[in-house]
Amino acid sequence: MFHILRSGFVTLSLLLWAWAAAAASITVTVTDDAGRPVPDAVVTVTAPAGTPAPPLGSSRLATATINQLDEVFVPSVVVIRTGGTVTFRNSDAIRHHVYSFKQTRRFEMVQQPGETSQPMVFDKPGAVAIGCNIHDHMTAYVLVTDAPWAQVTDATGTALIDDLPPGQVVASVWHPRLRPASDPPAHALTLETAASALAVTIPILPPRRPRAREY
Ligand SMILES: [Cu+2]
Repeated sequence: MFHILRSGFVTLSLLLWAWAAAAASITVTVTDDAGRPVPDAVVTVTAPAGTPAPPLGSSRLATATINQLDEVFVPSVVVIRTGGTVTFRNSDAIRHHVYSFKQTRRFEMVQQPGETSQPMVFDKPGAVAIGCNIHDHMTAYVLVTDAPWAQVTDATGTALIDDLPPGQVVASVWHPRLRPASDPPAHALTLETAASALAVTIPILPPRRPRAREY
């Protein structure tokens, strides 16, 4: 009995070691046409069919939370895998009215101060724009992706994605303000077990300015 337990432990250790040794990572830096870093871009990574990928349940992309704080959705861009959930929280002392008109995930709900929603399932891939019926300036995006790996770029326009399989992958970049008719850039690359880096330039529109009041 002891022998069986022991050999089982050795096998598990070897498997863990093999997985750790085999994992690759990629750092993607996204800039705009003028060379400025682009935060809130979503980098997705896909691998050829048959490549092992984490199941949705144990994926980091299974859930996301969007908070409402000082009349701003925080964060304003999240990425989840198809079938994953988003929870909405209202940390303000005022009411919000969260909605989506997008066909693939239409909903609306009033959120009272301090309220947290049930996790909402997004079961179709695509970009879902979120707004607030009371505050027009509030916007957020849920990118629902079939890709097993993804990450949103930080304030420096950088996304680090790890636990990737070595070999051929395709990295794509999406942003809410991608210029219309411009395809999200996709880059095929071969990952080694060492860390890889990729620099991507995307054409984006300038941020929306609040409309001037008309008298
Ligand atoms: Cu609001």
